[in-house]
Amino acid sequence: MHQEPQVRQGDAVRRTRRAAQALDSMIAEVRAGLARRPLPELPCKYFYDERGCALFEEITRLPEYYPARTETGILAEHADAIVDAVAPCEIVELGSGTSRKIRFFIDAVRFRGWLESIQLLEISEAALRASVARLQHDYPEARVGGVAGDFASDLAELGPGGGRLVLFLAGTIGNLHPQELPSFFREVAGVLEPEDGFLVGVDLVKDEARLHAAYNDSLGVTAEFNRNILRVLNDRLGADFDPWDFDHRAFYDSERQWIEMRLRARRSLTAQIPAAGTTLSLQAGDEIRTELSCKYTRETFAARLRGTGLELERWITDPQCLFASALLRR
Ligand code: AVI
Repeated sequence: MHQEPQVRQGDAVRRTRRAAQALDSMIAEVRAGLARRPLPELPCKYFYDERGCALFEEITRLPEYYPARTETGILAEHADAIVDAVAPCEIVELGSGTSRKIRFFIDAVRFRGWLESIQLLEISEAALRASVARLQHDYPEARVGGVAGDFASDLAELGPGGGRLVLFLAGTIGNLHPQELPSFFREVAGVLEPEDGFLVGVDLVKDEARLHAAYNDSLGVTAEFNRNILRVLNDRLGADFDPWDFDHRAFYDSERQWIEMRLRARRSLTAQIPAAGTTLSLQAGDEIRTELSCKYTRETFAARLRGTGLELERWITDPQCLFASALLRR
């Protein structure tokens, strides 16, 4: 079953109802997150305004940040075999960012003469529009559509599928709390037909020193990325954070097998967040949690799939077992 085109004439990027209400959702999430005790938190999706996207791009080029180049190596070698296994005519990417790695798959599908459509789902509308325009230019024979939305809540916007290979790359699955995975996997299963494939990039448990370095780079790009979330709050909610009042902190919790990023107040301060009708008072040393980046083994990842309607079909790693590409089926 092949889906109807979702591209609107004159505008290939559709905004989800949720994206249209993005400010309301953001206000509610920020208010709830900052009210949490003992550790206030902010949803990591708010890193990604234009500056945040650019900083993340810079992170992917850092020598310490192994996930990006490792996944690229795996996909360069195995995209053809994955495409042969799934035989898709539509490639979908969730959290598509700059949409570079998707090209391994588009090229393989095009080479086989199967390419019909490409759909991107991305929270940053600027990044989405740029990617849709580039892909439409480079693959004129394909229908290229974009959904400006959140992969955690807007999957239904993709519509019914069939002949679909859905990509969720970069280890972004790790930015969901492990408890959120079962419902996320169930949602994904809901947009897949039995012959479709879901390819997930999974960052693996490894020695702590390498993990620590990846999130504490020597140039301080990750620190700037972390502080950017406060600039986003300033821009969108009229908050008055001075990002330089905060130190970047990232550490590996070996029991929970996740990297935790935080911002630590350098001094006592009170920040106003007018659009959210709230203030945040911190003492020197108090922290805000800004991101989890969970690391998995094949076993811990497979355990999260149980009962979700998705099954692990292939688990491909690089030779050093730093990162895995997991092919899942409904
Ligand atoms: C997007 N995501 C997979 C990155 C990660 O590694 O969790 C975000 C990031 N945070 C700090 N550096 C990169």
